[in-house]
Amino acid sequence: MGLLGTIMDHPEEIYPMVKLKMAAARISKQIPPEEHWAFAYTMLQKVSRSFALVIQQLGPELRNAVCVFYLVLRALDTVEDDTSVSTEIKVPILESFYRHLYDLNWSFSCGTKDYKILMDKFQLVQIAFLELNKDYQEAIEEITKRMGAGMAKFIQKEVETVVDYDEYCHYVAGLVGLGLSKLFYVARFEDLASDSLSNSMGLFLQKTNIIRDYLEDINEIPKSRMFWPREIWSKYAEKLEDFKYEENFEKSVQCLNDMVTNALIHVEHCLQYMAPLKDQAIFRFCAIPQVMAIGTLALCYNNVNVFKEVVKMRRGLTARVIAETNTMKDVYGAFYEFSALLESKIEDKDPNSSLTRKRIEVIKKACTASGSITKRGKYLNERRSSYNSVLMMLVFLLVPVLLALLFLNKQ
Ligand code: IN0
Repeated sequence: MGLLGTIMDHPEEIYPMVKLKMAAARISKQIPPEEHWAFAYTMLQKVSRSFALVIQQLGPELRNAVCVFYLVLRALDTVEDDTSVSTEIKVPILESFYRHLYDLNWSFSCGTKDYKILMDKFQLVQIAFLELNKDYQEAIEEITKRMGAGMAKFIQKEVETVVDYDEYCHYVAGLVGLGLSKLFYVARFEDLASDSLSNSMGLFLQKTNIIRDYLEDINEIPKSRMFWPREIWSKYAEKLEDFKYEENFEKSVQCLNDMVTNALIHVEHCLQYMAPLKDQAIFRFCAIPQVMAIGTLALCYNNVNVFKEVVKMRRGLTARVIAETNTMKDVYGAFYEFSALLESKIEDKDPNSSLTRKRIEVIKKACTASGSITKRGKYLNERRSSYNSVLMMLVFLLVPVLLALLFLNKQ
């Protein structure tokens, strides 16, 4: 949707979008002077955009550790993802990657675009890594070791069962949760969270990505890489590719809804992980991706477009989530609301409708039991015409002022 479309349909998203743009512009000017840190933060901004902004809001020591952790994981991911590298070459690299973190003479060129630059200049990430406090280094090394071994295992093995699916997601995302919990603890900001809750935080994000990215992954060149477990998809099709053809769309959507229902299992753990967080910046760093994930699942549920195009939350809604996720009350409110949206899309004829309803009920209960939801209907208000026209008037008055501010900020 273009700017004018947003102004007309979602005027409430204008201010958060301008605020986000201004914050991004401010942060892109705050690149550190040392070459390796400059590279690390520039790379972070290139590969993760809005998420980079949330990382930058962490305190300086933890921010450096998370930035390096993020780039090391991205590099490992680049090796795993590069379908043009043969298995025989890839497996030993994944398994020994953690050792290369200390070896400034090591390099391996792969990936494309920004990821190729990350790999070609990985030495700069290593220099940054070696500057971190030993406790951070050990946490990053341990997770890199376990993740590399897990990725190597799944290069040679398909995701067949739901148990495999959870195991694969544990390696590529659950372990990120374990690593982050350790970094928060080492930084003395948080108590050490349990492995099980930390794992669920990663699984919920990763399963949402896997669901949303069906089309991108199936169309991957030279070879598609799929993570939807056979145990689920084989109930609806002979081959996983069949879902992208129009004549199969009814079954495709049933399978999609099954996958979404599976992902919802993790929500309770995620809420339990976030509730005791004490540090405001860490809280936002954890909560924003989680709210984005439940929003994305609500958007994808029962949505045939997942098989035709990339389904993503509007930029404006993303900007609102970033601006308005500050407390646990906001998180409960958002989870309640996006769950209710998903619930409104359940059709009785869907084979998993009763299980999906049950899981949504559990989530809504967990949110209301907190006793702190007051402002429901924040994200998904039906259009209220009088409210909107007042807002529109304000927007038309404010937009030139905000644009001028943005322009001045760029100078
Ligand atoms: C992440 C996670 C992440 C953040 C906070 C707490 C976490 C706890 C457990 C596991 C992961 C946690 O968040 C990012 C979010 C992100 O990168 N968003 C993208 C949007 C997108 O669509 O990809 C953005 O550009 O803003 C995430 O997805 N992953 C990630 C990777 C490293 C770290 Cl340190 C933290 C990737 C993944 C695979 C889900 C773990």
